[in-house]
Amino acid sequence: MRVGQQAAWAAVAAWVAGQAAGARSAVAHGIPAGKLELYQADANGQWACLGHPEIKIPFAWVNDDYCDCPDGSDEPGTSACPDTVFYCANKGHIAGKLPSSRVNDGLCDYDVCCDGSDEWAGHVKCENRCKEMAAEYAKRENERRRTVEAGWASRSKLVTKAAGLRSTIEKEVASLRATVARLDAQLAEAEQDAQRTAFAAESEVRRVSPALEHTRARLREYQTGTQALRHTVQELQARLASAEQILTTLREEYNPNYNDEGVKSAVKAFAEYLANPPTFSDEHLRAVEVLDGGDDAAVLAEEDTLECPGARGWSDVLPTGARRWIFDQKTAWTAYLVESGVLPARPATGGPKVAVANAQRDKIDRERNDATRRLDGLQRDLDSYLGADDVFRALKGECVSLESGEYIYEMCFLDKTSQRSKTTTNLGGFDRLEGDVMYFTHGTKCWTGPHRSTTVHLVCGDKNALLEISEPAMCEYHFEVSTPAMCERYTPPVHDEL
Ligand code: MAN
Repeated sequence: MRVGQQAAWAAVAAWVAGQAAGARSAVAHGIPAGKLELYQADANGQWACLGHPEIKIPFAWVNDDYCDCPDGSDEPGTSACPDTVFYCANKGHIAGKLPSSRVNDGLCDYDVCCDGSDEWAGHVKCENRCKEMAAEYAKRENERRRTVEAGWASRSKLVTKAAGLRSTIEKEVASLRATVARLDAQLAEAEQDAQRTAFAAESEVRRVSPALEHTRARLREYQTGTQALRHTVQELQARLASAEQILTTLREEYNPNYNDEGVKSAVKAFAEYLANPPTFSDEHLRAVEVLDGGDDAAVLAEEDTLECPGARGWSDVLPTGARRWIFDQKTAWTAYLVESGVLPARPATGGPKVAVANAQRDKIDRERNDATRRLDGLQRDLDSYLGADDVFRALKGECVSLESGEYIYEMCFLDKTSQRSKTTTNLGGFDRLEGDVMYFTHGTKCWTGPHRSTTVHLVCGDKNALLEISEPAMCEYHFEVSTPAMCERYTPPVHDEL
């Protein structure tokens, strides 16, 4: 006979002895099969607490509904010791662990103990339901298996699609890099060309300058001449006015009683002179004034900075005052337009060739900026986390929706969430994916609070579907979405070794 068997017989003997002594004992209750051998009496019918071997109690005290061991190991099948666990074997189904406080409490805890073993004291009769519960469980598990396997198969396709999309983007990135490099070179060349053209135009201006200077010198001579002429005219006008004054005085003050023929004929001639005034008019004076430039000779020099050198334009025919006014307006408007960013800070100068060269350079610059912007966007896209195996890339833009209350809610993967009734409210744009949660932020502002946002919990499913929506706090939405993208290869459930 083996030692183990001897001990078992000893336990039975002790139990019988215990029964005979009137002590309640139900050793087997609440002990997992793997631990049964720890519950055996020694040769003297004693048993040592599992966590405190120095403490020995009569074996009959095991499961006698009185807590003797500090670790509660003597009461695995009753609620006598706090914070201990009752094991139900649940034969034919999955074994369960129940907090010992629920043992013999008059309630059948079928959710854990389908065999009803938690109510062994007889306060209530809990029939064994393990058979039907095992069948139900197997059905559910089968269903889960089918879903997970179908989801896993779909996911594999998504992963292949995502890899294809990534590779397309990578190709575009490579091609854009080459484009940017080519445009960089072209831009450098165009910049040089623009500088060369501007330099050539400046040289041309310098070549034309002597002729221009000559013309200016002649103009200045004319101005000096006409200014002198104007002064002479003014002086003569003054002298004429003074002579007229003398004769007016003579005419008014001479004594007609003196028969002085000289005076009389002078007065008569003056009267005739007054009757036929000279045809000299203000218009002649204004013409002289325009010619000599008045006091504004500096205007000519100022205007030269705005006009193409040597090309005197229509403003030449205008009076100086008008030209000055136009010049002031032009200067003020140019400054305003430059300040508002409508005109470049330094207006293109140097003629059509320079303009063409600058335009070509600017065109290449714009193309380069466009290519760089797209390149940066694609690179950011490639760098962002889109799930294991990049799987959500394949779902980008695909949408699922669910009607709930007065709204239809929608989520488009990696894009946005929305709430539709008569109008559509933005519940957030895709922000990031973290584990099994997709965050959508910065939606339409809530009238009293923050911008709307949505947290989407992703679970494995054989199809993309919006399963549930809620708004736990105003303008904060929670969605539950199933998708094959979240499925893993099916593995049967693992149950704790009891
Ligand atoms: C709308 C909807 C609701 C939201 C309120 C906030 O009615 O977007 O979901 O709670 O606005 O005012």
